[in-house]
Amino acid sequence: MNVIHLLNYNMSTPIPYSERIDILRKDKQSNLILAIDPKYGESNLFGYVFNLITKLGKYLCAIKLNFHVILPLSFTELQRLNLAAHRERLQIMADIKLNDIPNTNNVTIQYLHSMGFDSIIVNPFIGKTNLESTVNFAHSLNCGIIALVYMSHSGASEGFGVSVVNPLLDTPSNTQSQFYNVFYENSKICKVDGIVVGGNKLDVLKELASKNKKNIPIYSPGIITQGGNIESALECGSDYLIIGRAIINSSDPLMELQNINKFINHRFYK
Ligand code: BMP
Repeated sequence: MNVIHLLNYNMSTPIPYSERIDILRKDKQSNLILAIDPKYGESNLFGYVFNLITKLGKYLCAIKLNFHVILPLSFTELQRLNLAAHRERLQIMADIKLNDIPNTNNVTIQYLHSMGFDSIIVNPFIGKTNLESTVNFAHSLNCGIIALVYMSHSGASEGFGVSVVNPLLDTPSNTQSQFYNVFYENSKICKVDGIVVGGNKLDVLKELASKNKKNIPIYSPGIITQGGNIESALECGSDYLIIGRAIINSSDPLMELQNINKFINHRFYK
């Protein structure tokens, strides 16, 4: 793979999202995804995000933009930010936890894709059939889909951990399974490009990683500010770490990011 090609990455590239981010991870020696979540009412929001992309981009494989940025900025501003991120050889995730009927999902994906986003986080609660058609549609645009399998917040067990009888599993009808197991199985069948599992939910992370055997990349938020530990998350099976406030709100975001990156490379990849 010609990495230089990715320097001039544009949306017409035929390389699938999961390969693009993997190439960048290896080439830039970083499995870190920066969650750019500015505070409400940030003045000069565009400049704030642009500065983080250009100053920190070298040490990241991707950025993740959330409602903090997608709601207040215009279509054109988001396009310009995504272009700047591509110039820094970054993939851009749209974190909107998409959760709607197929027609609405597809129109949403078309808009995000035309703004330059590379992947979109989807809530697999929409069901297997809808997840599959959403993935297929996104893939037809060369966009990736990341499925939310177990969240990082303290109440995650009240939703993702609830036991259900899965009508799609080929098991006796009284066999219970938690939502997160159903979501994982459906994600695998539907060929999503990654799953989100909280990096601070180590038991679930370990359980899913051992089933998964490096089949689907695992993206883990919940690190540092939400109590998760980098070392434990990587040991338990996270492939990509999503970190926001611990970096962007630190007194020196660049140094914080470099230190985290150095620690990971020294501890896990040298
Ligand atoms: P922070 O490192 O500042 O806690 O940010 C984590 C980011 O990941 C936030 O943008 C949040 O919305 C997102 N996120 C999360 O924290 N837990 C999840 O389970 C899924 C997420 O997308």
